Amino acid sequence: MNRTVLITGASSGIGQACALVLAKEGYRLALCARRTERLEALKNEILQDLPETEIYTFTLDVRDADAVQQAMTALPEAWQQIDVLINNAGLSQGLDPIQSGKLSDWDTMIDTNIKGLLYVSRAVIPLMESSKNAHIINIGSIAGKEVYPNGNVYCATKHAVDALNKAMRIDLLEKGIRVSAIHPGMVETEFSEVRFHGDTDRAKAVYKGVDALSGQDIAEVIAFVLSRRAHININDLLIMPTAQATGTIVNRK
Ligand code: NDP
Ligand code: 8X3
Repeated sequence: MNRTVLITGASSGIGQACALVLAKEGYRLALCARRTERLEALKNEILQDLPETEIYTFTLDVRDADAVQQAMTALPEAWQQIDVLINNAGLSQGLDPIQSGKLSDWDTMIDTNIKGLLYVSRAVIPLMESSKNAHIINIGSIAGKEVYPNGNVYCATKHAVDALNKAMRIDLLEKGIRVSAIHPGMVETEFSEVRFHGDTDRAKAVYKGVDALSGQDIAEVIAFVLSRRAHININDLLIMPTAQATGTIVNRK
């Protein structure tokens, strides 16, 4: 049977691109996010081109520990073995100095990027143990490798993802589950629109004059990481646009 991948945050950006790229590679797709109508549209788009693709979509807010466990317990029988988990759901909220940051923004980032990733991993890893080729991909960030002005809490959550990626590799070693982190720089998705609470002009300015990465660029690298022979684990990849040297040093045209 083809490998089954569970992608969190598949309704947009990098997660959506992973679904499109991995469908072409023959994966069975379990796709979740809060915006179910987006998942249905994505499913229909994939099935138009690749009608043989098996796709299961379900609504999930990764911040809700009970809902996460219930969703995994309720997976139909044919979806109860997961070979690949892509911990992608995540977001930034605000770009404020620590002394004036909004507590609700901090809670949302910590609850989604750290606790959500943990809840999903805790619920899904038992479903991976029967797989002969299990692999977890954690989506970190350049913000998990360095800290930039006003990035404070978002950077802290992505540093936590970096630490959890290492911790998972240690704890899952004996189970033979591979664990890899992908740390992108600037990717043009809905990320900045979400960060700036729907301020589209401010979001567009982030990518102005920069040949930013696309979700597809990241998804293609993930497909490569997943396709290595079983004895190879790519631990950690930092992927930047050519025009971006650090989190904040960007060569704009
Ligand atoms: P998008 O905003 O385009 O996509 C984010 C995805 O996460 C959406 O599908 C959204 O789905 C989902 N999501 C957010 N909150 C929740 C939640 N509580 N429960 C379930 N799903 C949730 O941004 P990106 O594609 O860019 O972001 C994907 C990942 O990549 C994130 O972890 C981000 O931190 C990381 N990243 C992004 C970079 C960039 O420059 N864009 C660079 C480095 C890392 P929905 O709203 O439907 O629930
Ligand atoms: C998203 C990229 O540079 O805003 O993780 O942190 S950045």
